[in-house]
Amino acid sequence: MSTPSSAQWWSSAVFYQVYPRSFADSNGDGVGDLDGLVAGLDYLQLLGIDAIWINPVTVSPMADHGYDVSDPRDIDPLFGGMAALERLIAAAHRRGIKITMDVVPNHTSSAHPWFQAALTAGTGSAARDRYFFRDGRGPNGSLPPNNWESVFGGPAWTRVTEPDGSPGQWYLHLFDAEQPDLNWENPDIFDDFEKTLRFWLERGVDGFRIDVAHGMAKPPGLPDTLDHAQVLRHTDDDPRFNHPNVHAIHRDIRTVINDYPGAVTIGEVWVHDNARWAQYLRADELHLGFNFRLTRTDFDATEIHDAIQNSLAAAAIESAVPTWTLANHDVGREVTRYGGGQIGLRRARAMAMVMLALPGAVFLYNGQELGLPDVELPDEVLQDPTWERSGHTERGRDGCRVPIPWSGNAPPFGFSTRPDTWLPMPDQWAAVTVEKQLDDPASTLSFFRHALQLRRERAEFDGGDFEWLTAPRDVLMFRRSDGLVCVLNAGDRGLTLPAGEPLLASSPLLDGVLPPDAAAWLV
Ligand code: ISL
Repeated sequence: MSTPSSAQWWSSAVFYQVYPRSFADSNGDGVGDLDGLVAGLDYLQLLGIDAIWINPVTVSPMADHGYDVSDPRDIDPLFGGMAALERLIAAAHRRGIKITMDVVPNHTSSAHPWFQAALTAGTGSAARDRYFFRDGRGPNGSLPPNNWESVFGGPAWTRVTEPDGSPGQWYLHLFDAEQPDLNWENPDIFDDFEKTLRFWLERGVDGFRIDVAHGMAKPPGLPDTLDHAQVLRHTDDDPRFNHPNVHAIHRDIRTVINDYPGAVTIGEVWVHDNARWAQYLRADELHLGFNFRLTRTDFDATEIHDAIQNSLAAAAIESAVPTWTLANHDVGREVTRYGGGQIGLRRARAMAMVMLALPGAVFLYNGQELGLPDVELPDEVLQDPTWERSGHTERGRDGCRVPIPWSGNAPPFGFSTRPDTWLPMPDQWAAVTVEKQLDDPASTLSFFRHALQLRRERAEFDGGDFEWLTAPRDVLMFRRSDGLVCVLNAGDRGLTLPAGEPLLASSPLLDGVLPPDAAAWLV
């Protein structure tokens, strides 16, 4: 019998997501790296997080900033190479911070030796069987094998030129053309993935965030989709994702992970139906699954209530630990989603308190603790493949990936020594640097430090049980079994708080009245 999940370190952990290009640059090339992260560990300890999830840092041509992996068992020189990861693991562990890495099992880079071998080996070869190579439809096979679209826009198929120079087969890529999908029915794929998992676990990594964990199994025959999918979105009936055969893959992965007690897997599972989502959290599959409902929710009491209720219900189906996310490198920053400016910031702080009061694991996205918004970037600096693949109709995700402002009054704000950072940083961020916010007790950073400290130290946050309390319209109120009450005022009038000692409020209380767009914790 394994230990019940509630006893594991990750069951109430605060994970901090580091987008490595954007956290801190140690070598002055304008791109963040792992030694930059090592230098930022004291800051993260001060912030009060438990674990770090680093977006991919393995060897990659960076067509999708690391999600196109050409060697899954080495660190890209851009991020400092293997030695930098070893320094990071040691330095984080000395501070009691866990390190989790992104792994990308659904696809490789087109520069991966397997894909290069598949190109030269030709039709019907064993090398091509590791991917999805198919003949085209129509005259001379000039049309894609089916109507699937890439999540980034455009067809999910690209035609290759055969070794003899003739127009050849097509290969499947649900994302960029530089990210060919792997055929998980070929036993080489799991064998190699197992090697990758063990390689990092042996080096002291504490777990993995599994990219597109609902995407590895494809339906036999690769049937057409009925609807055209939206860029960066898909629905539960989309044949490209969530095929039932994916669960056998997760069971195999879990068998490996079980050899390393304490290691955690967190799946990126974009599945909306609760019953189908919960299947990924069965006792022999993933430990944790991202639940993205709050990233798709407006600042509206009914919508937030339903999102929380649904996420709790989904996790409860398999007695899994719930997870909470407001922002990440794909979905954008919540300050902007909630209306931007001061209103957006007030709402983001309020929602942080809601999220941190809920039972389960929490994921913060770097810069969230500074209250950063998305940045409107000019066309010429955009790098997300979505921009090109959508024919310049979708700007993509660069706006939430701008480097973090650390100090000083002008870009690059201590992020780098080089002014032309990989994405430009806005001048207005002079007001929200780490340095300025650390010194200001009213800053968003001070607010997050205080909230995380209370969450860590107060016993009222421990109880697993949760109940909704009756609340006026536009207000949410819930209680944890050990006595914490969280109140969110999503209306447009002040709210007299119920009886109890206020522990923290996201905006100042006026005579016990909680202003609009604010939350409070009471015990
Ligand atoms: O279809 C989606 C949501 O309904 C998409 O958001 C999709 O699931 C998502 O883009 C997958 O994201 C992950 O894999 C991508 C990478 O670009 C993202 O950054 C990563 O988070 C390809 O590896």
